[in-house]
Amino acid sequence: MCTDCGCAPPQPGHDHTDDHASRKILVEENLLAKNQRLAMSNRVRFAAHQLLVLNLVSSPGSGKTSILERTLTDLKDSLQFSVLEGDQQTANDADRIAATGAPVKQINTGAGCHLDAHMVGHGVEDFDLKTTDILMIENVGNLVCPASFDLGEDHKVAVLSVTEGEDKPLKYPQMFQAADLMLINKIDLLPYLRFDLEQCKTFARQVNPQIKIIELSCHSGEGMQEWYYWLDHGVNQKRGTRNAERE
Ligand SMILES: Nc1nc2c(ncn2[C@@H]2O[C@H](COP(=O)(O)OP(=O)(O)O)[C@@H](O)[C@H]2O)c(=O)[nH]1
Ligand SMILES: [Mg+2]
Repeated sequence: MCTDCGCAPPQPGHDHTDDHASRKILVEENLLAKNQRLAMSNRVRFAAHQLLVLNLVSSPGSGKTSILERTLTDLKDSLQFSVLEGDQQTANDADRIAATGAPVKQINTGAGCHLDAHMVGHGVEDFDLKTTDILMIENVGNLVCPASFDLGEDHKVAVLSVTEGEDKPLKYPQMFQAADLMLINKIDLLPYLRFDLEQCKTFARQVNPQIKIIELSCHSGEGMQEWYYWLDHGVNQKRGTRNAERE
């Protein structure tokens, strides 16, 4: 359990007899319930604009911003993106995204280890959601706490780079259970590492049998087309909803 922010739900078998522990669990439950209400209101707002909303989660340094930079550049003629960037400090990532020409807003969480639905609700106020196809939310680098916080997204996308070790889905199962898609990034480095790709995929499917997996390298470009097809499919599904509503 994350004792700093109290963001993980209580575990089964937790000792409820202790007063302090019970109070703490109550605060955590209230925190998550409040977040869930705000996430639902974000979701209603996003649905009104038929937005595809993705929440990118990973350890720091797995390549979230690099994947976004390449994606936004490659797809800028076909899709309109808006990007929320979450980090504890600095606007470094927002500056990198701004260089692609996409609308971007940086959210600094200070001591906070994750984005929450309230931050996202305010963060999107500056964007023109009517003209946006995909809202990308890059969460704070952390494989634990962002798993517990719904932001109103359609999908959590977990990015795992091959330098992190193939056992991470087993060590941080909540994150890989919460994700619909896992991007295995930096596969250009595979020849130089001891990383068992098949084992990594087996571990991910062990904790989440439904998870879709795409192997890619945003440096070499390998695998990026499959990611773009997945994005296109998601956007088309949203447009289908929009067309069906108009008929
Ligand atoms: N070799 C290689 N390096 C990558 C790749 N993607 C990202 N990186 C590097 O990984 C580091 C962290 O990337 P960044 O996008 O800032 O990660 P983030 O913290 O998840 O946003 C940077 O030095 C990137 O150049 C990749 O596909 N291959
Ligand atoms: Mg980043």
